[in-house]
Parts: sequence; C-alpha cells; structure tokens
Amino acid sequence: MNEARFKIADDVKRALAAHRAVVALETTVVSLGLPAPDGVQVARDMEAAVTASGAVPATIGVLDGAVRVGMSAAELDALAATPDVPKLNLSNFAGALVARGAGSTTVAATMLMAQHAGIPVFATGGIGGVHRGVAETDDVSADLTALSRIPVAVVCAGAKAILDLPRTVERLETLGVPVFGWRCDEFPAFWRRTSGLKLDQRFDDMAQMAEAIHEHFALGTGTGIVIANPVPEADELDEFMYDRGLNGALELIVSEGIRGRAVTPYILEYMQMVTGGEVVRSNVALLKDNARVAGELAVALAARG
Ligand code: PSU
Ligand code: MN
Repeated sequence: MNEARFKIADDVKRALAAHRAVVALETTVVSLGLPAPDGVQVARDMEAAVTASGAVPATIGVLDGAVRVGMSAAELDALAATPDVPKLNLSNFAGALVARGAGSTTVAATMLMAQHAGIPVFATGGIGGVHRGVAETDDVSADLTALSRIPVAVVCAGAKAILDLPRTVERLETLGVPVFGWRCDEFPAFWRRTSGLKLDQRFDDMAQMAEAIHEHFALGTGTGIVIANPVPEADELDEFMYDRGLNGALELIVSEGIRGRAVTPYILEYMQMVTGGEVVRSNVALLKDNARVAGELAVALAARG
C-alpha cells in the first residue's frame, strides 16, 4: 500500500517488530453499530480488554484519507465526531482514501488492513453474512468475500442476528472458511449463545486452538478463520425480547424498504427501543469479551513464534 496512506501507530509498530501479540479492532461497530456516545467508550474498553490479556490493541479506521492502525483517543474522538461517516468495505475503500475523508472500517476492510500490517488476529462483534431475503436482494456482506481471501482470524459472537444464519454458516463452508467454536458447540446467534447450528470444531484450550489456526494458515488455502465466542451467559438477551425485537425489526425493514448498509443501524435502533436498552448492554458485553479472547489468542499465537 501507498505508505502515505497507511499509518501504523508507534506502539503497534514496536510490538510487531518484536513479534509480540497484537489484536486489530474495527471502527464500524463503534461508530455505526452502537448509539453515540457508547461507541467511543466501547472502543476504549475493547482496547483495555486486549491489553489486559497481554496483547497490544490496534484500532483501525480512516482519517484525512489515511488508514490508521492504532488510533489515539483524540483520533477516535475525531472519527466518532465525523457526521455521516462512510462505512468502508472492500469496494468503497480506495475511493474514500482518495477523497481524503474519514471512514469506519467494516470487518472486511479491517481484515484487509490487518493483513497489510501483519496482524493475524482481529476482534469484532458479529461478522456480516448472507441476509434474509437474499433471493430478492442478493445482499451478501463483503465480510464473507474478505474471509475467503484474507488469512486473518476473526473473533466474533457469530454473525449479526439479523442475518440468515443457516445460509451464512453454509456459505462459510463453501468458501473454505473454518469456524472454530471457542468453548461452544453451536454457531452463536450474537445476542444469544445458541442458534441450533452445530459446529465441526470446538476448542477449550487456547494453545490447541492456536495450533489449529497455525495449521490452517500453513495449509495455504488463503482464507481467514472465524473464531466463534458466544456472548457471556450473564449478558445474553432474554429469548422473548430477542424474538420480539428481531421479528418486529425485520418486518419494518421490509415495509420501510431499508436496504444495504443502512440495515444494521436501523435494526439496532429499533431493538434498543423494544428491549429498553438491554440489547446495547448485551452488545457491549460481547464486544469486550471478544476483545479479551482475541488478546489471549494473539498471545498464544505469538508464543508459537
Ligand atoms: N455487527 C454488528 N454491528 C455492526 C457490524 C457488525 O452487530 O455494525 C458491522 C461490521 O463492521 C460488519 C458490517 O463488517 O457491519 C457488515 O455490514 P454489511 O452487512 O453491510 O456488509
Ligand atoms: Mn450488505
């Protein structure tokens, strides 16, 4: 990448040079996936969770047409304060850089930048995937494209609950992307721990999971890996609230004609109303827990050398 458009923070640079554990973090969920001002606070809490696990956090976003790998508090504030900040994926990234603007990186864009920086582990909330109603809209997240091409391990609580989870899991298999369950047997449903979708591989030991990740990358298929870490039990959304909120939101998207990148923020806002904020509490908890697990994983991978 053009060096002038790719700025790695000093602490991240030092950690990478010393082969220490580093975890990439995204900025779409913090600027568009949570109601303001929660986003910036959560971004900092995720960084703190990575640090507590013994790794160095590298929050990734775009400011003034340059990618930042590792953002200062002031930079995060500047990104959060940008009105109508674009949600960057693989297709609109270069355009945003050339326009010299700001941007929040999705899972897809963050994976790409993590790869450029040499960071093998990344923590997010939930990946994008195959949308419900895909037959009519053809809406499949570029996150799946990125997972099929970029060898980075993504720690998440499954895929966004609004998606078609069975089709998303099926597509991951088609693309050759392993899904490893961290202490779980089922693909998690984001705000809930289970989905009924059984996983092939479960790991209870971090060193063993690191070995499997290492082995997958060594196979040279070139894909990423999904590490599924369910929301902590205490923070799971009540099943009734989950069903009611999600079904109501899904009906509204259809009747209001909400499409594409606008779907997630719209649903979250609705769910927040229906659940009296419980959904945000659950969301924040799973984000922090994913950061913690990603930190532990990065340490285990770094220990293998
Ligand atoms: N999960 C959430 N909220 C979000 C996202 C994921 O709970 O805002 C973001 C991630 O950055 C993910 C992106 O990469 O949404 C996927 O968007 P789309 O479905 O438009 O590809
Ligand atoms: Mn989409």
